[in-house]
Amino acid sequence: ERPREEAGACCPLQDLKRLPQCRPPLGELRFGRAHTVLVDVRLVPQRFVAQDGRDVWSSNVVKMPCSPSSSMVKSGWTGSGPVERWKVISKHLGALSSRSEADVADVQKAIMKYNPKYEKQWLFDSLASFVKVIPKEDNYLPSLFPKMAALALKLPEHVKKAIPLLSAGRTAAVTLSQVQISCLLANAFFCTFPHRNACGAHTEYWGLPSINFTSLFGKTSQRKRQKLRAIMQYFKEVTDSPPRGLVTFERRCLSNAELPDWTSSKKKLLQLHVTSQGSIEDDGVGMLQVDFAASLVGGGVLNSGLLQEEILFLIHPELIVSRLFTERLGDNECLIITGCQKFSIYSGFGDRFEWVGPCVDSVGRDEWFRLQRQIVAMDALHFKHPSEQYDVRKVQRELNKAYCGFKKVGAGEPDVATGKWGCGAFNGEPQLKALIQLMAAAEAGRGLAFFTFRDEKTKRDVEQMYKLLVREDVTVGQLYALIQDYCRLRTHGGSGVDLLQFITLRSSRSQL
Ligand code: AR6
Repeated sequence: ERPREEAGACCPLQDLKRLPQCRPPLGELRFGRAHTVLVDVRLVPQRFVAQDGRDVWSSNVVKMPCSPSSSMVKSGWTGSGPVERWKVISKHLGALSSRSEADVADVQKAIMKYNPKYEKQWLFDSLASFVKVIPKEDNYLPSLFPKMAALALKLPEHVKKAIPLLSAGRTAAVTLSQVQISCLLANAFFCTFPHRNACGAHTEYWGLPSINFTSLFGKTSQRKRQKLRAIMQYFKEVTDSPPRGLVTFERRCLSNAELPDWTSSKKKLLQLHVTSQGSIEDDGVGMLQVDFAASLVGGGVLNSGLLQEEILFLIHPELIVSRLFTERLGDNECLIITGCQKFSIYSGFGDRFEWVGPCVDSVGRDEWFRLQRQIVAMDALHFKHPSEQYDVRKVQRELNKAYCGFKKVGAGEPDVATGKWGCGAFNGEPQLKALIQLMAAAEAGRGLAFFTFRDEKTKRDVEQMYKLLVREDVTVGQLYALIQDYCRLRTHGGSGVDLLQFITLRSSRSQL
């Protein structure tokens, strides 16, 4: 903690804690009731092979395409009863994998053989138009599709144990190897996951995000072409040189008893670095990086969405596998992903997003052979109208959510890299969201790096607000009361005063 004499000044980025300089003690990698490890831990790191297990066909695990219980009725089939779906998949992906080159029509034909129900619905326009824009001389796709089909077919060898769902209301983790992830994602690309195509309420997995890649292949757009470049880059890399490491996905669910009492908190604000330069993922390496998430993690990554979360998932495609098993996040929940690899560099945002090129990830690994990259997916509230956020219950919800994301499990954990969480698509107001995150970080005992993403005004506002609050030595509890007052003002028509002005005024009257 910085001395209070120089209180008020934001700190340089170097003052914040990062991996690998700080080292949270990990202990032995072990599976337990709340931690499923899908590799044989005795052989790691010499070999990353599948932990033995048996197939389970039930709604609280991922139903695997290679399960003997997965069946289908073939179109035009005159034999009696359904057939084992993996046999059909193996036949058609097997044929694809045995060729030296394949085109989009071949991929489409194979996919439709084991998804005949969607013959009239699924389009492959964006995949086809993407292939066309790749310059002929470096068109690696025709030879990549067969390799990806071969990778997908290794599923029974790569994943033997049932993958539990990270279900609502329960803290639990899954650790898999990067090769297992690549194999699962190759299956998602070839749309093999059963019971995951129907969506909407009352479908079996309605509380889970989509995983089969169909919607990414559909109606074409510039966005989807750029997305596919990033995704295919990933498949190119992992089929050429399979990565050797593990990734952990942990759903954290806090009970009411574990949530802070915001009204009575005596905690003081901790270090803050605020900048309009750089980004969370580049300049926050080694810190706990915030994913401005949707409650269904990954948001629109497999569709048209292309904001902070989707971009994060595209440049670190291993994150996409979280959609296979992570149920919708509740108010007191978040998902922490440790170890995913960065495969691409990008520029732009939204419609201006462009895949720039491959990336060599130079981040080191921890004792569990995971890359030292930690991302926390936390979903802010989506305000249809910005005025909705000035409601104490909603502020409290956001405080709890951020606290859930930032909470430390032990000593030696890095500080947080975040920014305008919930302030783009979700219509939050940056001053309020910055204050909420500062309070949550204080309560969790972490410093904060705040990247305003070229927004100079927010940078100045946050800096000024922080200076004032630290000089006044306010506690989180006092800040909570202050926000309550501000919400009251906003709901009674005082919409002309922003939070910083309100704080400045109160401070000038010694009312903080
Ligand atoms: N680093 C720092 N700041 C960034 C970065 C970055 N890499 N990228 C964007 N920003 P938004 P939300 C800034 O709208 O409001 C997704 O679809 C930028 O100024 O992505 O929480 C999810 O799946 C941007 O305006 O977050 C959710 O459905 C601001 O951060 C939904 O959007 C907010 O980014 C979440 O929306």
